[in-house]
Amino acid sequence: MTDYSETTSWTSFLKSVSSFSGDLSAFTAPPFILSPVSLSEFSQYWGTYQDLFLAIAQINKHNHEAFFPQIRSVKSPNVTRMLAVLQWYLATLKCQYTSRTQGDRFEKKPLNPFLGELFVGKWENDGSKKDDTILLTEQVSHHPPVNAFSIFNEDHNIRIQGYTQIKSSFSKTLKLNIRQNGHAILETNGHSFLITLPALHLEGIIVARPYVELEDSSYIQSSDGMIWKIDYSGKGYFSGQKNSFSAYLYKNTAAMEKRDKPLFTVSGQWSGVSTITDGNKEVLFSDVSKYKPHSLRVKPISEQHCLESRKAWDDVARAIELGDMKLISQTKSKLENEQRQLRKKEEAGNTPWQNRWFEKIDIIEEQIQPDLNGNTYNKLVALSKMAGLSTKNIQSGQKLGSREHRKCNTALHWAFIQDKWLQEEDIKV
Ligand code: 0T9
Repeated sequence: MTDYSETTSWTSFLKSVSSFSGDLSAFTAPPFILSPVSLSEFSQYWGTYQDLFLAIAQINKHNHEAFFPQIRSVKSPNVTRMLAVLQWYLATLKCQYTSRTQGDRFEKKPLNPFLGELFVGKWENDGSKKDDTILLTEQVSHHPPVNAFSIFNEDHNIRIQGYTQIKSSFSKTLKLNIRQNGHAILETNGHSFLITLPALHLEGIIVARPYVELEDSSYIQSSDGMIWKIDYSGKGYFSGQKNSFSAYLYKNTAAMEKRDKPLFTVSGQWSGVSTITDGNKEVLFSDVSKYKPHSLRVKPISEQHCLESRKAWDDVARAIELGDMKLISQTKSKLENEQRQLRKKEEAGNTPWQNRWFEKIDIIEEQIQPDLNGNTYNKLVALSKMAGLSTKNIQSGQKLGSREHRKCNTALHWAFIQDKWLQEEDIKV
């Protein structure tokens, strides 16, 4: 393998990066670090482990004891469900943050989705259509870039929706720091869960082998009151292992704030093995390598709509695979110019771009009430309140009392509108 860090293009790229502030998508990076895949495909990682995802919806008061037989002290379906949510969530982290860097591969710069870009697909579960899990993804905003997604399985009565908006900045040591705004909300059989999105950074940039490491904390607040606090750390921090975490289950936020003894503590590697302390005994909690990843079925490009990601980016993706810098910039410019023309037309005709399946919800203006039985956004407000977290447009998972919270005065979020999907005529999964 060639050592990319020795190449002049990488050196000059690093130079341009070190004076960077603001928009990462504006960078012209050398071809070897470009990925032919759009960022809008990343939402599929939430659904890769279908078995773990659907298991959350199966737990009830009659069968819950069968789910974690190795953990003796689990006594209620709600606790079991919280364990199942964590087990699924940890597996999604492996997909989201390490699946592109397995073996000798490294993180590459994904294609920057255009406004209205769609990525859709399905996971076929037992062959019957009714049992499929559907994925819908839409780039709902370009400045700033926001990607919204909805994943649902009607038959199993489980759904998750959310959105991400990333902010990045380079540190002096050429570490790329990434903060995410947004959240994911999981709903199943009358239970809901607010999942905050962790902060991360990219290491290994100087040697041209970037990879992601998570940092700080994230939360999973359940409508039943319980909350997981998950702390992340990397190599050489407190454990010395990469992708380390400790997760603490509390009966409620007050118990978490008081630093009461957690109901359970799970720790290990989110990309590998973790254990749970059950009384004084440590037993296996999860081993991600044992679960079967399900691949998403995506229509062949010939059957896709022109707004669908793989079709729209096809020429660019091929140029990237060829490593042909000139062709890459030609094909990319073509797409970007078309986008600019579209925006001009919209402005001239006073006909702004219409979002397809998602709508902007203003939580402050529209006075959305906290209600665990209401629609998803009443739940968002209620769950955030339970967790003591801000609903403003700041980094995901920040506390109500934080400086960021006090400084910000907008609370605009993206909500999935199911009816819009039911009325959809042009896009098929
Ligand atoms: C939401 C996820 C996110 C998107 C990616 C930072 C990153 C773009 C955002 C946060 C997903 O649910 C989870 C996983 C990976 C994140 C990406 C990793 C990454 O490298 C990119 C950034 C924008 C780059 O492409 C940096 C280019 C770098 C290779 C050049 C030095």
